[in-house]
Amino acid sequence: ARVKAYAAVDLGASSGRVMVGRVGPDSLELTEAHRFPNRPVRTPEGLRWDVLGLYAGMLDGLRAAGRVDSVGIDSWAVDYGLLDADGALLGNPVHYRDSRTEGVAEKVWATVPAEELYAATGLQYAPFNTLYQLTAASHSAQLAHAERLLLIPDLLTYWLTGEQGTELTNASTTQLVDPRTRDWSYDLASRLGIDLHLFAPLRQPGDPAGLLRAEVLEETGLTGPVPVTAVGSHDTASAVAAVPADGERFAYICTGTWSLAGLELDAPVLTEESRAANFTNELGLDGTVRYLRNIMGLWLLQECVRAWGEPELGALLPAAGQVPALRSVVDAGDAAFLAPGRMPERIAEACRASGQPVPVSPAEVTRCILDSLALAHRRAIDEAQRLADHPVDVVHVVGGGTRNALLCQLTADACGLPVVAGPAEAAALGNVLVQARTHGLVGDLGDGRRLLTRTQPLTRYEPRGDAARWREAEARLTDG
Ligand code: ADP
Ligand code: LRH
Repeated sequence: ARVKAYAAVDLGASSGRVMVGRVGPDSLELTEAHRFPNRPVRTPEGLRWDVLGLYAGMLDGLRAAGRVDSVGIDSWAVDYGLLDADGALLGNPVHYRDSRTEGVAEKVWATVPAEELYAATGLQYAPFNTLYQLTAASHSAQLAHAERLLLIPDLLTYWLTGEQGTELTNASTTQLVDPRTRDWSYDLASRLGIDLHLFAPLRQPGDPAGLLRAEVLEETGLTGPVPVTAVGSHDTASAVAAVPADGERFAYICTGTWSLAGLELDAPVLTEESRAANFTNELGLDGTVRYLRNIMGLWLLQECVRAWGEPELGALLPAAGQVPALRSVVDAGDAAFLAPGRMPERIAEACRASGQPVPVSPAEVTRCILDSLALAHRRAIDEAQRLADHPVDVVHVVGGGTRNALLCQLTADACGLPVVAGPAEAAALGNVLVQARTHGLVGDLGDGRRLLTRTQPLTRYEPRGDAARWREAEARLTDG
């Protein structure tokens, strides 16, 4: 049987890449065609995405990819572009770290209390949920002139094919979808004055999303027809689809700019306890639910590295490995770390405020960040198991953070469970698997995962004892 090639466009908050997955009956090989930085841009209006730069990077990547049988796009969640009646983009998409949503949630909760919002949508509170972004924009000229809202992967798909849709996994991050019906929450939208006609019709992962337009073929040198296939267009949906797990008793952590730590479930957990613990229920492939918590993730390190003038991780991480463990930890789940800027100082301030030694050198700050992330991973996985009544035996770590062996080992230690690390490009692989499945090359979620286990390099980390030290560190953040 012929090997087919699928282009996976995966746009993370720190870099975009076009990967090519070559899939045969029992083979899956992923190569990188092109990688480009994704940097937020601060304009006089606020923090924005360079969406034209991303589109150009994607076209460069498709040109480098060469002949492919289909294309799929996934990206970070919640953000969107607005189109006017001519289909033209209105302004630059707003970055989810922009400050426009400060104080907005309280206004929404005055109409629909937070408890009700959670019961209806299962979504964690995060200031950047699309619902709050739309509320923040409610008096803007752009929204007044908008006829259509397309989430980032759907916008780029539209530019490639001319066809509009709203892919479900990413739609579930808007906080306008009911996780039980997996359809819009019509009642909620109407109570909050949000016009659901702004959204294009829902698409399921695997649905066709059009063909590359003639101009795109010309620019990329590809020969048509090349179909675009809707994938789990939320990068985390694609990454979880590519967790090389066997059975159900596993937790996962998608580590990149964010750490997304939790469980795959077959139904949402909408209890008040779950809301208070700020767990989210996002929609995954094949009727699954991603029950997880957002942790600030390697963003903390990215921002420090930026402040320090971009030292190499290859030198910084070994130095951090030499720093004594667990001297100081911060709450890596704290939204106080969401905005860019002054990260080493903000971490130092948090340590000082909780009466711990203040990390000074880059190695010390890095160690503090990695210990804090491991601790937050532990808390999220412990609490998820309890709240969902779903015990696990293993933690799968996927995403760019799998390249950080210290973080993987600390996570195993903190969780007291074996960690299986890899693949690093899980989102791209999940993206490829959905395309391959649509074209009949792989079966269900379990088949895809078995294929990954057979074909992708994975590293196992066994937990090293001393659970008491992690409990003590956790107590520093929770008492007081
Ligand atoms: P995103 O998709 O959110 O942009 P990635 O999954 O690409 O993020 O992960 C990026 C992170 O992976 C970086 O911030 C960095 O901390 C980590 N990383 C990438 N390469 C390496 C490496 N060679 N060694 C250690 N860590 C790495
Ligand atoms: C990770 C991610 C995450 C969202 C955040 C906005 O890239 O998609 O799942 O919460 O970005």
